[in-house]
Amino acid sequence: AWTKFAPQRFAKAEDFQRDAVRHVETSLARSMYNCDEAAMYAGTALAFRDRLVMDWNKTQQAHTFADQKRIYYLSLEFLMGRALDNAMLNVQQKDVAAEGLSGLGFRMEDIIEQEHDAALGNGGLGRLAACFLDSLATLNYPAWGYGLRYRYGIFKQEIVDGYQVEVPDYWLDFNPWEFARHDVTVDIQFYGHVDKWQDENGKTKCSWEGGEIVKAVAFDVPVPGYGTSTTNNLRLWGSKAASGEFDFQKFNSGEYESSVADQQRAETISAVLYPNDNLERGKELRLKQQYFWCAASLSDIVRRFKKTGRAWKEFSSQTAIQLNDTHPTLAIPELQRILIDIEGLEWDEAWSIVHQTFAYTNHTVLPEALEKWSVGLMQHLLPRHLQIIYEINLQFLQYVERTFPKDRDLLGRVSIIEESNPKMVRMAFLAVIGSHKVNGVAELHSDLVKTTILKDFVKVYGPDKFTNVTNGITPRRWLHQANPRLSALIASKLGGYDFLKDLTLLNKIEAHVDDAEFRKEWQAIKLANKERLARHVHETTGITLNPKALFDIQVKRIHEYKRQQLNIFGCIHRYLAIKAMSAEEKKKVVPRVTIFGGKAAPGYWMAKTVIHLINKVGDVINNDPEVGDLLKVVFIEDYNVSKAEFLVPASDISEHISTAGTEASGTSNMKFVLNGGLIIGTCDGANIEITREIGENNIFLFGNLSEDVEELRHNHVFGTYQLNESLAKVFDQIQNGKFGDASQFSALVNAIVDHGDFYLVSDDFESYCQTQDLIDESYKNVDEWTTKSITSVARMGFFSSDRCIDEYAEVIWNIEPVAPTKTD
Ligand code: 26Q
Repeated sequence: AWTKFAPQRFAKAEDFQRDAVRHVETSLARSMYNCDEAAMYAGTALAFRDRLVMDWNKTQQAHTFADQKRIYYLSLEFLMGRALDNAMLNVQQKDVAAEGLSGLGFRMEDIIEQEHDAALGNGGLGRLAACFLDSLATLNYPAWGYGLRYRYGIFKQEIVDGYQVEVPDYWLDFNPWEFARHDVTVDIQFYGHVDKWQDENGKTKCSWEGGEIVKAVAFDVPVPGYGTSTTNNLRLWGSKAASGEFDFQKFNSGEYESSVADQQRAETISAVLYPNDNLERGKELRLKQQYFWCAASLSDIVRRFKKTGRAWKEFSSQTAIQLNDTHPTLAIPELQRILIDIEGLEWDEAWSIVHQTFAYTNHTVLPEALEKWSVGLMQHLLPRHLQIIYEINLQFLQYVERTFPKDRDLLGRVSIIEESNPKMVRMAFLAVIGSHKVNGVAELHSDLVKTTILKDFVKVYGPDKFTNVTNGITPRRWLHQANPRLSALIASKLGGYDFLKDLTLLNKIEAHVDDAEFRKEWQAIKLANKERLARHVHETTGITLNPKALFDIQVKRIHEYKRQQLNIFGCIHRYLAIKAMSAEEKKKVVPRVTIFGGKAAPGYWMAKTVIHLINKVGDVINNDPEVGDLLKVVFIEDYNVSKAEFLVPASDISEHISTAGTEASGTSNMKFVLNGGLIIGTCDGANIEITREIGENNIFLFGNLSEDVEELRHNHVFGTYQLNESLAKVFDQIQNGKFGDASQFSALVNAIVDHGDFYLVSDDFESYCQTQDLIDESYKNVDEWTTKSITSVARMGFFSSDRCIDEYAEVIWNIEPVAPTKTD
């Protein structure tokens, strides 16, 4: 009976207008005579939010009623980007809203632009979590995301005189998408000590006493699926001072200031996202964030389970918890603590529940990114957890010793505790031991996990515990939303938008590859997307781009292993070649625009130097009249999800050129190809599987293979290596001051010349440049290029995050979808 109050689907534009205007006038208390784009954005968002909320409530009710196994995705990062466009498309009402807005005198694009990105993540790992939420809802899985409600997301990047400057990203001024649940709170304990005693049966019991308490408050964000009423929940925890008697005492005894200071200290926990990507640094506040979020989420999950009245032995058949990298590993000892110290289970029974519940996804094999925390810090912050970790380790090592009695070294190699000074807790090992499945994110990466960092664990557990789930991306945001015209063209050939729910249907466009009209429209769309990007570049930098030039894009976090330095050295090489050409020769050159974007971690000097070099090289090349349109080098400021949405559809070529064996998967490679761009890449991460799917004629691969990397590095270390000649000429120019003060770039050059060239830039330079020449040749043949582009898109179905989530559901979680409730 209540459903009659539910907001109806907007049957016509007027229905939408009525709701949006009502929100402007009542929720915002603004007159429509004084309604700017920001206010109209708010009205539109609130009108759609009303719809989402009704579906969300119904979904949660239905999931409670179904009482099936749920999946909880624990991630310290959710790089959601904007929500309005996505919400309108997922409920399939964007056209109605666009008509309504236009009737009110607004343009849809301008309204969408008003929204601040939810940038609660660094890069690939955080965006993957966001794609997974979209797929989980779309496929009707009963799933919750758990994360932290950072007050400041990833910093905003400004480029000043060619240098990166970090500006805080305060994004919560107006956020219509979150609901504060002030009634859903959890007290989180830190520090203190462990008391040990005998209970009435003579059993030894432990309890964690003293220390300090911080309150976790839930903030819920609705996550709508595409073309379904299923709307899942993303729960983000914010930190707040616990206002107990203790504080009142302080308050009354005149310690007002210190009471306020306590408050601020508590709020610091969820204040800011750590901006490191693929680098671990043992900061106490980061560990506090991790425990705060794990403990709040676990308490919430256990509370929900207990409401069903089921026995503990059913916990792991009702609950799957996925650990997004090692960041939530403390959830393992935390659940064990809850079960033995609070719920009174025996160790072995508790441990079997824990181990059946968790699964761990590894996202890196880079040693500097593997999380470790000093035993001292853990002892101080989480004394009971350290005890539990020691006990887990003891039992594990006893098992290993029994099973491999002759291999004494093995114990030290697999121990959770690294016997260094200071001693360290190896989080990846704890995650492996506490999980029933461990997966990598692309085939090569999953193999490397098994043969390098977790080799000994394969010996201990056998190979079946380790598996691969190749990453995917949501076609809703990364095709339909980012490239509506391409999506519409595909739909026109496929007789509708079913491919957005089953991306393998894309293969049917291959039948139209020779259709002249289709090809013409395909090319026109790419050109229009490039023109839009050129407009953005002109507005933000003043640089004029020729939209007919070959657009070459590398956008991702700046990291030595991703080798933006290889790309910029390649640009200098190209520049030198153009400078040496006669007028006749220049006529044959394919004009190229090389675009970079990405943030460097604030403390990562080498990465910041790369950004600086790119900008200085751009200054010289873009202003050289002898070069003109033949080459432009552009750095796009503040690369984020919203910028990706217009950059990805505008590429002819994108670069995915990590040293083989270093990039676990990459996901932007998938986004670019899905939008009709071709790629230049190394045999690394998901590039390998992309090649297998689309065919090796449709991708430009270059460089050394992962299996050869170790030996090549040796050649550098033992001086049996000769620097690549073309690269030497590039370095000469840098060192002659062609791009400004050479000393600024010496670290970058020295890393290659003097310090072992760990990322093998010199080894791959020749092959890289040759492949770029091949790309120029291929681009000249418009027909051939268009065929490659269409064929590639047709074969990208595998890389949908829907396929990926179905694999997790089947192989790791063992969960089934819940039938969605009817809408309206
Ligand atoms: C760890 C400890 C302390 C502070 C920060 C961190 C930290 C934060 C973020 C460590 C790593 C990350 C992010 C890693 C990441 O984004 N990895 C990427 O994951 C993608 C999704 O699987 C892959 O496609 C990329 O290859 C991988 O680099």
